[in-house]
Amino acid sequence: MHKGELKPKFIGCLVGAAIGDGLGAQREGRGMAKEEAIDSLAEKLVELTYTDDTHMIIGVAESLIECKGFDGEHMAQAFIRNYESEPWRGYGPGPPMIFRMIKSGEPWYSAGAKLYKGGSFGNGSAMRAAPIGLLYFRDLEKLREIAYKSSAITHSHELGKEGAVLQAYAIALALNTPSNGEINRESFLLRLQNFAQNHLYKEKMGRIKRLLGEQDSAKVVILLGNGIEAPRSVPTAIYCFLKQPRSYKDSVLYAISLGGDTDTIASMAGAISGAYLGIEAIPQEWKAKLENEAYIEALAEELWQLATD
Ligand code: F2R
Ligand code: MG
Ligand code: MG
Repeated sequence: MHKGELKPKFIGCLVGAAIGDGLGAQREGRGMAKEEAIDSLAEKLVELTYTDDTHMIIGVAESLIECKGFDGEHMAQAFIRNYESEPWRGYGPGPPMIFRMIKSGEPWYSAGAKLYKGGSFGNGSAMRAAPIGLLYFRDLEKLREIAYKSSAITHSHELGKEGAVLQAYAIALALNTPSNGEINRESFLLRLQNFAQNHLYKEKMGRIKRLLGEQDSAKVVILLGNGIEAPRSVPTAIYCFLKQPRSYKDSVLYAISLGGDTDTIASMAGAISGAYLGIEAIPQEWKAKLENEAYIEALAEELWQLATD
């Protein structure tokens, strides 16, 4: 794809993630809701304030840009710096504990394994994987390697790392598909299924395929999940995108309508949708309300330069 065609897709990805996060945050931890009610809520909001999801996407992007690629120590310090300046962004329980360990001298590559049993499989590393999908969209084995390494800073459980890989890979696939071309949902899912190395995610890709025509959202929640754990949210976000691939707005509203970890699932679905459709597909009235929008766009533009030069 031509370099110029990619720019709106890079911006659409990061802005799309941040808007999904900001709108979804209004209903995080709550039950299912009607899409029309969420749309009305968006109309009433004065600002879309983002949470840890976007705050960590910003940290990943800042570090990749400054280092012109991945540097684990640098990325860990970027997370710590951002967290300490705005700890009120609604972080999950694990990352602040990891940050304290690293500040006490634990290396960035080993702190993650000391949390929970075998490391965290929360969705905190998948939710921040968008900049990795953007930067490495042409080198998919490198994308896998960097998604794993960057996840391991805070989420070293195999299910956490694999969730980050799949989210980054879904973004790369969306970016590599022209926005004016039809997305082949079955081949998109097959590629994700083949790329996944963990059987649980492989099996969930199969479930997504079977649920594509499903009208009953409760069934989607039961079979894919809407939780804080990576395997119960990354496949759900992919589903929300694939259910209505030609509408950013419908993907995000649908993700929030499922309830549960709504900021994170809507952010991940919004990142994939934005990477496919580009920034023009995101409602202007939502974009205008996004906190720090110009800075998020600037990061996306720098990633675009770095990835395409
Ligand atoms: N923290 C929240 N939401 C809470 C409410 C926020 C509120 N609105 C506010 O403003 O304060 N959301 C954010 O956290 C999620 C990402 O969490 P992360 O970073 O993955 O955290 P953690 O602690 O690593 O994992 C989350 C939970 O998963 C379970 N878990 C993980 N690994 C486990 C293991 N090996 N064994 C057992 N359980 C494991 C634990 O319950 C963890 O606490 C996003 O939703 C983000 O938006
Ligand atoms: Mg959050
Ligand atoms: Mg969340």
